[in-house]
Amino acid sequence: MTNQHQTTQLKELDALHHLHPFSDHTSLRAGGARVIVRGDGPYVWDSEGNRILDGMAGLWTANIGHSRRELAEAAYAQMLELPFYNTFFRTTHPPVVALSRKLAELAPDNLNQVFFGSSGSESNDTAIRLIRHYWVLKGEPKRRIIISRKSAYHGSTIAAASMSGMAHMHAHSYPLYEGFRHIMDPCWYGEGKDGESLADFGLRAARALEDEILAVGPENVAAFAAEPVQGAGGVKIPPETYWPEVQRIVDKYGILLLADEVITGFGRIGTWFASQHYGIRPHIITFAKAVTSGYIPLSGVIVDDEIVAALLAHDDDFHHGYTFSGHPVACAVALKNLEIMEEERLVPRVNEFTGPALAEVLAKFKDHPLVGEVRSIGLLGAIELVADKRTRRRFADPGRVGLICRDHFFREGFVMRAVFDTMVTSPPLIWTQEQFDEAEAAIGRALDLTLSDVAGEIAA
Ligand code: PXG
Repeated sequence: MTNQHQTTQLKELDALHHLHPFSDHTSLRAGGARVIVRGDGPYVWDSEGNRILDGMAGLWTANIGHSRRELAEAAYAQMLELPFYNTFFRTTHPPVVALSRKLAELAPDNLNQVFFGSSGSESNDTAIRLIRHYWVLKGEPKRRIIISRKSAYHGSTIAAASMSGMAHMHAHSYPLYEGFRHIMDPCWYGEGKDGESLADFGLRAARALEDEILAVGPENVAAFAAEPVQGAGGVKIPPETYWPEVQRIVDKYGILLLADEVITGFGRIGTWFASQHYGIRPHIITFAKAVTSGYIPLSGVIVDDEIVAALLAHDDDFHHGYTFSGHPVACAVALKNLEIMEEERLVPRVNEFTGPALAEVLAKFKDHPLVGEVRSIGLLGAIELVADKRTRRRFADPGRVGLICRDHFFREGFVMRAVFDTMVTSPPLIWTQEQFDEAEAAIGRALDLTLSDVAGEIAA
């Protein structure tokens, strides 16, 4: 804990020297950043001593909660044994071997080899190169187009940002990296027509993939890339009809399927990977974040046997790699994290307790005057804030009301993130009834306070 003087100084120095990601720097300078000094289990503390329930698990990361000693000890022991060695020149080391084997065991059956990086963006860049390289090796170099979706978030490097759908991100990196197309999101609340059933909407959203494949020419399409549940785009949960239809289309045109499981991997929706929940057969899974519960950077790409076979059929290098591919300390921490998740049955517990508990909390607010819809799957949840519940009409100036609500959440000692006017949550997998009760109380108060701020804008 720091005193008031130190807090002020930290905020000043932060404003002077630290350029924050994804931030409006003018308002950040004016208001100063909140200084987070400590974490423990489901809570973090700020420098003024406020305890905050972390409804975002850090940033969709801390599945086992904050500050577990076992992970610190795993890092410490590995640093004393072998803090770093590369995996480039026919060298390997025990932690990377053990983690690769573990991930192959947890992933769908056909995915058995892992390429490592340090961030989700890197893993998607790796996947993009691998996909295009694969088609060259198969003698179909024209297959370069990767289709993804409008609210996709795949990262901030240039290739991953180009594969992402968010127009505001594209604006910062014109010209975009070539070869990406974006189709509609499978989120009924945003895109469904009045009277259209969820099932019909799911099929329509999936068939947008087929339309796009036909529009650009199937012979030019390399892959479809998608988060099984869209996270940063606003926890957009596809209807049950969506993924089977996408799988049918992927199979029909023989394109690759890239499942970006950077958020959904490692238990978030009740299976190790969300691909297993939806019964889809990706050729590539990208992962990051919760593989170490965010304690240390680590990411990777788990690769289908067929792609590996194509690499093996050509005795040439895949010219791609990062200094920290398979970093021994990160791998040791990941192994301990996965061991804890298994020992504490955190993944089945999402189906047995935490997932239903989150759904129950959110359902309490579906009749609130500000709330258009609540939805969740496993431990991913969302609350849509709207001006008119009946027509799904949103507030003017998207994002404004979301920020008001987010600030009320913070003052109530609870973190939820605002994606424009959609409030999203991604709690750690360790929550007990006590944390769900706290979240419920905080959400109730924050929604009421937000409502009183915008009451004049709500449809009667
Ligand atoms: N794929 C997905 C699905 C992600 O959610 C990335 C890739 C990129 O990972 P890295 O490690 O390069 O950041 C992400 C990251 C937010 C937010 O505000 C979400 C992410 C990152 C930063 C902020 O919701 N997701």
